[in-house]
Amino acid sequence: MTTATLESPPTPKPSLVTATGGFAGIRRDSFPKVRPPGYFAPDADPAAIKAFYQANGYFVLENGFTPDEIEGLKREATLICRGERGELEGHPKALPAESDESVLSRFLCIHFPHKCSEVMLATVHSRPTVDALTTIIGPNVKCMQSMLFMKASGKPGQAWHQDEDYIATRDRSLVGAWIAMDRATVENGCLWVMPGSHRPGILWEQRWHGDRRFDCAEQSVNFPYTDDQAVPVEVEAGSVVFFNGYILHRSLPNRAPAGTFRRSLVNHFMSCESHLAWGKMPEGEHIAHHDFRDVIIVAGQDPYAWKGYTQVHKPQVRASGEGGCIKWTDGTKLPYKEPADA
Ligand SMILES: O=C(O)CCC(=O)C(=O)O
Repeated sequence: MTTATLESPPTPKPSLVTATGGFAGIRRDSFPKVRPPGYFAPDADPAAIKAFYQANGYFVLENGFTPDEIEGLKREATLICRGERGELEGHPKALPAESDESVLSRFLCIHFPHKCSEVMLATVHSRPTVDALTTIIGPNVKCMQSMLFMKASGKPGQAWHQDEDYIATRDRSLVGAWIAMDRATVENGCLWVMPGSHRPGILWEQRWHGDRRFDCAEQSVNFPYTDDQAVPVEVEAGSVVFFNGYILHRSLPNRAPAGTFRRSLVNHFMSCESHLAWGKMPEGEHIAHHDFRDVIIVAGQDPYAWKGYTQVHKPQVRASGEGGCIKWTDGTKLPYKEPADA
């Protein structure tokens, strides 16, 4: 097995993580030299990856993408933001004279970039990613979503949530593959996870948070874990963080110096055996038959190939909340707690 080297043994606080020697609560002040458990090289023993993932609900694949591939993704992200891969609703094509930095700073996140970009699409088929997915999901894997976070300094994070609240599988197989395009740190708003929180298989209540540190998505509440049990998943550019659809995770605002970005591309995958209950049910369809078919098969066989495939989603810009948030059910403005940054 090849896992990254630990330079000094960690001293875990009381931890949610048990089976594989967890590290909840440990803070690394010498990033990137010290690697806690859960960081694996692409040639690591799949059984070790699977054991860590099953116990903790996430793991990091280091060097999942080469520096050249990451540079290519950054270039492509800039072209998407400038409107060169098709105009984004509410965001006319950038003027040639406008700097990339100024254009990129307009976006927190663009959903479904794989719908307009071959470069983004290629990442869902990347060999190290697919190998990791077949290890933790099974031989048959499909992809249904991508999100491109630009997260310029000053942009908000996402409050505690579980991705299966939005993208529901029948077999709890949802996995996010979060590709770091820049080094992600606590300062610039890396991902945080609550290790082991996927195991009960409960979707916790969600509520409006009213907290300006976060964007407009709701926050999971009333779960039996506290923030000091959470772990920051700091990674180098090129690493991929794989996380379970039931794990509680969040990110904080990017507080790095102005003019810097914390870019990441997050692709979501699940088993082909499960129906995908996502989006609006077509009129008259039985709930048990609902199976969203705008998917890409990335490994193995699709037992529902006979249903065919469709193209529904288009690239869309995610609201960052800076102009206020609106309740999508009735259009009312959602109130913030004061002071800002509470
Ligand atoms: O990248 C981030 O800041 C948050 C990502 C996230 O919450 C997700 O992919 O579900």
